Amino acid sequence: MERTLVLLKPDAVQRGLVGRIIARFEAKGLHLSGLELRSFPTELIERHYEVHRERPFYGNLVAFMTAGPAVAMVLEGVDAIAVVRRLVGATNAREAAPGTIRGDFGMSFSNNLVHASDSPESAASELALFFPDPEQRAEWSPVSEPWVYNVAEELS
Ligand code: FUP
Repeated sequence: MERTLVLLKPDAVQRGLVGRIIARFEAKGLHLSGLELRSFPTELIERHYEVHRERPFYGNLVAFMTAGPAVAMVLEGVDAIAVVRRLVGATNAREAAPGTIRGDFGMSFSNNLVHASDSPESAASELALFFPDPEQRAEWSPVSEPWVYNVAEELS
């Protein structure tokens, strides 16, 4: 099992899309092991997007991400990082493929609803940033797991 960090950005919260977006991840077969809605501090968002600090859109990005509450979640599954990135779609929601979350719900490059970790390294650092306390998470295996996956091929 792999873990990935997903943020539902303030536009997703304000537009009432939180439930529908989470439902897509759950329907795919990923399971939640952490879930939190809060107004994230500017310093945390700045650290999260540290890699973009010198980019011209950085100020706008931090302002957008701190303009209202957002949802942070941990999703788990086999190859969860890559699977979630494919479900989320291309950064520019206008160009994101239909069927992806951004492609189905978004019209903006900046207000693109979702963040998802893009590599094992970024997942590890982002999970540590948003879920530093083990008590923020629940370790569990869905009873459906042996049906979502093939036990002999994928769960052994
Ligand atoms: P993604 O991995 O798809 O979330 O996108 P990036 O990490 O490349 O960018 C992070 C966020 O910065 C994007 F979600 C939107 C914003 N952004 C812009 O507003 N303009 C740009 O040119 C690039 C990114």
